Amino acid sequence: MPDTIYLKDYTPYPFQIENIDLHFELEESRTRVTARSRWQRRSAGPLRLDGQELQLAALRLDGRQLAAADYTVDADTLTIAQVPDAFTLEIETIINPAGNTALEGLYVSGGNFCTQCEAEGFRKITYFPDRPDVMTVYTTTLIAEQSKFPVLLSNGNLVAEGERDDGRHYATWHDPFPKPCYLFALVAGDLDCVEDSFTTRSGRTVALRLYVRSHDLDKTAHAMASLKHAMAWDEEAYGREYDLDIYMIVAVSDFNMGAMENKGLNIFNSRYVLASPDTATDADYVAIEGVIGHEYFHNWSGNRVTCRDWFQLSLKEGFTVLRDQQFTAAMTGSAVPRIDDVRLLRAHQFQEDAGPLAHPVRPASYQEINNFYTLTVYEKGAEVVRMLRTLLGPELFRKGTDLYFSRHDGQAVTTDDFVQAMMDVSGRDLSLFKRWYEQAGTPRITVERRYDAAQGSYTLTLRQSCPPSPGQERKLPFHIPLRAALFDGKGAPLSLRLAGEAAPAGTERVLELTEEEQSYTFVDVKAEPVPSLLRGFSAPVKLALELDDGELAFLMSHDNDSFNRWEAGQQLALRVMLRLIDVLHSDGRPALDGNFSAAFARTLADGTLDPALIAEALTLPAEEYVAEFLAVVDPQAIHVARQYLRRNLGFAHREALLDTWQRLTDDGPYRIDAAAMGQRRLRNLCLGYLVEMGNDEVRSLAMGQLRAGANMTDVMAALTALVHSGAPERSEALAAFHARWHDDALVLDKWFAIQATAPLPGTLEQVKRLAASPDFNLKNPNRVRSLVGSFSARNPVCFHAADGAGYAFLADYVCELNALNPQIASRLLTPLTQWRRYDAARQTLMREQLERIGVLPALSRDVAEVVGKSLK
Ligand code: 0A1
Ligand code: ZN
Repeated sequence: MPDTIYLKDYTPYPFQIENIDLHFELEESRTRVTARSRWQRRSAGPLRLDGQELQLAALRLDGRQLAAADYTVDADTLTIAQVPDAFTLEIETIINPAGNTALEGLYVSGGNFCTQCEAEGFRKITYFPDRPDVMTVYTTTLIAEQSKFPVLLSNGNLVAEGERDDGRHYATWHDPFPKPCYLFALVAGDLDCVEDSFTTRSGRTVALRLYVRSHDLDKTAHAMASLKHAMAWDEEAYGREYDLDIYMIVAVSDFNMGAMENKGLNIFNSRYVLASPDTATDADYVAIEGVIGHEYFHNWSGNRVTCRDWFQLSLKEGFTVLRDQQFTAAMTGSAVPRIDDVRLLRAHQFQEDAGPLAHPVRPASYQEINNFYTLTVYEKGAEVVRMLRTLLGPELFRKGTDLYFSRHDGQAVTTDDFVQAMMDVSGRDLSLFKRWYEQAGTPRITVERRYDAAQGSYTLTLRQSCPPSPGQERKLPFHIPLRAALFDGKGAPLSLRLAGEAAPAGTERVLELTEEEQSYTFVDVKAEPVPSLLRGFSAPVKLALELDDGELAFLMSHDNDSFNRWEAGQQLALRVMLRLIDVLHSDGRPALDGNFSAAFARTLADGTLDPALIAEALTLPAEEYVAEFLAVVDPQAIHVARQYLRRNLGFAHREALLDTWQRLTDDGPYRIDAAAMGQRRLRNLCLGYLVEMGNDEVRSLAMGQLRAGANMTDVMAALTALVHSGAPERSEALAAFHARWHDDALVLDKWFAIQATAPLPGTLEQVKRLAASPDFNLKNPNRVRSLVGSFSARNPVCFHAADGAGYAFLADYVCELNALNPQIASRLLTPLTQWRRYDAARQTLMREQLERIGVLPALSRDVAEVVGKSLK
């Protein structure tokens, strides 16, 4: 078992580092790193540095080479027992970037050098206190062969460059902002650059550079435009300006995560940079804008103000996700992004929160920090900050963030410091609110409603509870903001006056639940209203509000909160699906629910609605979300119920779906604005329903759309519909797509993912064939995710095949990746951790695979933690 690290053990580092000078003599399999740093003691203790997989070539203290007796080195640390109160340290290490398949530290991707230091990759470059509260000023010199590596980049500003007489050249970069080592970055390679500029509101001009391989130059316009939008938005929304003279983004094709916010030199997974209408879908465009924004926003929420320790990860991530969500909402101007965020949270974060790896937004312990870049820390963390904003209101919240940024600029702080700033600007006591950071699990709220006709009063009684999670048997009540409105029979919102208040205060209120049970009585209520609660999904909870089908249908057409309007439809769909599952379980005959079908038709025909919202409304709840409502998850039944509904809705509304598909055909120039995307989304949703029915005529429409190849959104929609419905044309379609796109790695990833997510018999065999094909590459995380990850996390019916073959397949890959890339191995493993949710036979099969992985020789810390906690 790996060691556990506890938040309660935090102690400040006993030294301060004034600055560090790094020299890299870059060679693929033997790079020499010289680190010269100036130190000052702050408190007593030995000098202990982190370091892994390093060959120590020299160690000098104040210019004197240390003897072996002066220090000790083990696999993880270098300790010097005696050091003066102020000294200079010089360390030379040799590393092997070409052999680095874990993609942490310095590695080679596509022939170029790049780094990934968050969370603890810097220790694979040199010996250093690899913790975020040790901040210093970096000057970095890169030396490399000029012909192979013409571009040499690091953080900050370029201060020197030149040629040497041995065919090598050098560049020196200086970053004036003290930073933790996880924000260090370098890139050396053969890259082309597109350049633009941005003038900040105080009038400074910032050079913007995007580095890609030369053949990708035509796919950079959207990323550059997104960056400029993000810079302008952060000035406007949060008063944050950029601080260096240059902002660089480099796209690399081998990357463990989405992107990284290194100071002044972001490194991106190429999938979040490169886009052209031919190669990227609308969803890709939106994701690129969001990730570019996210990394840019980190410059303040993460870099200028950073984390004291990794337990505080959500301090930067939760807040920055909220910021990128707000940015995306502002760019699209619709409720669609909010709906998509909530879908993600409910389908996956709720699962995490209910499983063996559940942890609070601010965990109290970990074994491997890489395992904590989770949906809980990111997405639930964003919900927590969003709730603060809901409680304080936008103006006070902005005052709070201003105070936080000014008070802590240049510091490494905690989530408590963030909440304290909110308390200080508002005068509110948020001590109970902090439980959101401390307690894991998804709270559940039940609602009892009572209308008293004689009194004209309406009482809502809310009760909260939260299931136990690992290490937390009993939970204290959460401070929950519940946005609420009431509607009269005509669909008009009531003015809300609570008993004891002199006058009504608006048509929407934030009810603050802080106890296990609380009642709210509204007065002057003339007839029994329909409640709309948790509007905009104002808290990450499960709300059990038992509205009848008629009330849900009413809210679907009358609620003035777009999110809740959508939500009412989802509730109805969920209910219909759960009933179908019951029918299937009792061997009954399923039938299409007439009311639901009528509501579907009304929404499809509603000319007043934004097409994107219609598409959202007509998208049935995800299988993973439906699973949340079953005591024992039956992936087969869930899938059959959902398919039944899709197919029968298709039959029932064939004409309307076809009309809509035809009506929304867009022959004009391709645009990527929200309106055009919404149209494509609805149009392709219709196509999906139609193809599901499986007749020749609609299949030929899909083939036509595929062949026309107007843009990747339409192509992918047609191809997915054909492949996932098992259409006879699917092989031909896949072959044509492969022939056209096999040279484009990001597009080929899509081709892999479509096949891996086909909910059909034979998919696993096909996935295995694909894994054996020359296009598959275990060392490329995007490719592994697109095949193995898609199959096991996005194809529940095939992954959970009753014979356990899906589980064994995943485990085989986890075993191989454990040695190559532990981070990816451990992430892929997630679906197996959910074994307790399934029937006894599946539980046994899943556990067997976990146990098999658990006894691997040389089990990585990443995988060991996940397996150990899942089997506990
Ligand atoms: N801080 C980045 C995410 C990130 C985290 C870890 C990584 O490597 C282990 C890479 C990137 C972000 O939030 O965008
Ligand atoms: Zn982030």
